[in-house]
Amino acid sequence: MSWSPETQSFLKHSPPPAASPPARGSSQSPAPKSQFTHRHLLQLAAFYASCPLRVVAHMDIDCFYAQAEMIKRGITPEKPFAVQQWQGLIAVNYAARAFGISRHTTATEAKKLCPALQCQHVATWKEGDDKWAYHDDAAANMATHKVSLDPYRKESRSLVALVKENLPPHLQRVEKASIDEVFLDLSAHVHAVLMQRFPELSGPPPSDDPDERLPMPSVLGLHWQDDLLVGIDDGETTAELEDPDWDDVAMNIGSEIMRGLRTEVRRRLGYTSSAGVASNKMLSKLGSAHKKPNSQTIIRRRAAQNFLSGFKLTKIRNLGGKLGEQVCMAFMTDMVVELLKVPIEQCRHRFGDDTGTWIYNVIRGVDHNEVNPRTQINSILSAKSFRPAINTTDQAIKWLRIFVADVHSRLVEEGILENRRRPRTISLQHRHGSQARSRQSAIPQGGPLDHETLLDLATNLLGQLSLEGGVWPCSNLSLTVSGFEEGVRNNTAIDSFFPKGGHVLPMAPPVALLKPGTSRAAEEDSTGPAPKRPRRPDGIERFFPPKGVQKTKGGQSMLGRPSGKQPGQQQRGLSDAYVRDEYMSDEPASRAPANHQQTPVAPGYTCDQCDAGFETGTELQCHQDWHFAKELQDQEGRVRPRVARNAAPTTHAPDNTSNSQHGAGASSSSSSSRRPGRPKKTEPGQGRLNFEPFE
Ligand code: DCP
Ligand code: CA
Ligand code: CA
Repeated sequence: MSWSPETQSFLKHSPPPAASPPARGSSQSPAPKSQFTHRHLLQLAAFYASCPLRVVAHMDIDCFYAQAEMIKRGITPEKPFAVQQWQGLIAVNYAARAFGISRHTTATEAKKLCPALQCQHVATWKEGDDKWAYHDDAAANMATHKVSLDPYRKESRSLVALVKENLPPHLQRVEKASIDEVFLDLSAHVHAVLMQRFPELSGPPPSDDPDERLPMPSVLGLHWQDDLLVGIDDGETTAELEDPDWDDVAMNIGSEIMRGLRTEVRRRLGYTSSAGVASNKMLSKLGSAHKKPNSQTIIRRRAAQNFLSGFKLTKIRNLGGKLGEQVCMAFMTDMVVELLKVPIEQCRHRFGDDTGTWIYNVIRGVDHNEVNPRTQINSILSAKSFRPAINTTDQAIKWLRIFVADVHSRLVEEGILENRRRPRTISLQHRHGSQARSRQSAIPQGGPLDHETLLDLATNLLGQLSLEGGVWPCSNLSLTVSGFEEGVRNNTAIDSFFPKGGHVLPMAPPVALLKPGTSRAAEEDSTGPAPKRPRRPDGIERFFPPKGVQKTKGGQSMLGRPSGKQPGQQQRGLSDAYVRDEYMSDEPASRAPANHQQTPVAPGYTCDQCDAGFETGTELQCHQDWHFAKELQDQEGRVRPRVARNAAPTTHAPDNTSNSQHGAGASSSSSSSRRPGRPKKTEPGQGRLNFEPFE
């Protein structure tokens, strides 16, 4: 019997099995059959998101900023230690947590709880300095200092690099999920190990039928060492452990890989970490937080429902925000165990077919989001909130100098000196009361991109904003460079995007800040006529792929890949900014009293797209809105502003290659120069970007 051509071609690209261990069991006796098939094995090797043998892990560094500072200073883990930002604590080590100290505690309260607590203020840029440093007096000088997250970004890069180094290059899929987290799709790696250890799995199915069931694993029990193995019910018997199927074996191999990886992170970088190993991103993320510090939690498919039952709905990835709240309100409960009683028809009735089905599945542990390898940053941002607000151009320019130094040092790390990568666009965002505006311009290509050039460009943008008036008092300024290109290029294409007589293209205004608990519509009412803004899709629809994706014959390939994405599957890039609701749900801004001058400033937030740091969740939201507007603008593209204004609705549907949006050279622009293959319909709930004409 031979494989079909499609499968043969697939196998050709599979890693060759390594030397086989001695055969286990006898091939003579009729073996019981597994519930999994040869097709599932093929899917595992090919990272199929719907493969039932799939293994996904999430790794999160324990008390990250605290460990980073402790390692730097040789402080041992049993010493209570915290990282301070102004008067608040942003990271607390586990020794200090034993005293009841948390991120919600102020530095003063924490010292009362534990007099031996050592607090280290985060590094800051001091007004007038051209480099960040650790300043003993930073906490008392918020008005003249700006937080630098550079030390943690550097550690974060080392972490991701080490993870990648320690996984087989062709079998890894690593997604940096935040400054101290990675998702890993271990499926192909696990597949390779399975093939090595269980030679009976390699080779074609005897009948050449990929749906033929596999023999049961020739192992009697699986060892999980110190891992926390979530049971199928609260009083799990050991019986099921003696009868593992291939999904359990795959999970066991995944847990072994993660144990090794975490040991390596500890050995090489000094960090303890926690991990979750499961069949998808949602479960693995909940798993990594389940038992901290320094342990890992394994959620096998058969244990998923029991594991989820104990959670509140809003703890689930993508349900920490508005949609989660709506579901809780609709069914009058926030507990998953109660929501499991809601029939799928009711979910669909309340939330529509796609969203309803997605909710129904996700609380049962079904999540087909891909692990998206993202390695390069798309933009660099430096920002500061002013409390009290600033009132003069001189003050603003002082801060622009700091932003420029900050951005420049990170550009150097990105390789601008060697012309490895270079941003195309610079923009300045400004907030005056509830009004947020921004201006952007092209960065001249060719010459050096030094402090002076950046400062000239930034000052020019500030000048343009000032000319319009309504600038002072200013409560927030941020400078961003974006649109990175690889290597040096003659950048005529992007130049053609900007109007003649100057290189400034007014950017669509960022979406107005949403006050916690305020609906978008209410916000518009309260601030008077709002600037035109791109709407982002509401609810879970924003995570859905465009409809009408081309299907293969019969809707499935040989490997059983369903055409298009699964409901609930996250789009890369564009909507990534909005899939962090669970992070936002711990929003310190909502806890922070209104009078910021007299109270500790809420701890920082980090943008998952560009690692920019923010002091409040609201600022992060504003910034993410900016990413959204920017992505839309980049996608619209290449559409001339005037044409875009009057043209019939066109698309800016998210695509799956957002990184290239920024990285690719811009093509010349017109509304008809849409890239091939892009769907013509807008996403549900998305309006089009409306560029104001440049005067
Ligand atoms: N962070 C922050 N402000 C927040 C949340 C996080 O400044 N509101 C920073 C400090 C953290 C780092 O991000 O050290 C990672 O955030 P985590 O949520 O992973 O928290 P920790 O790593 O500190 O603790 P844990 O051991 O619970 O993961
Ligand atoms: Ca962490
Ligand atoms: Ca984290």
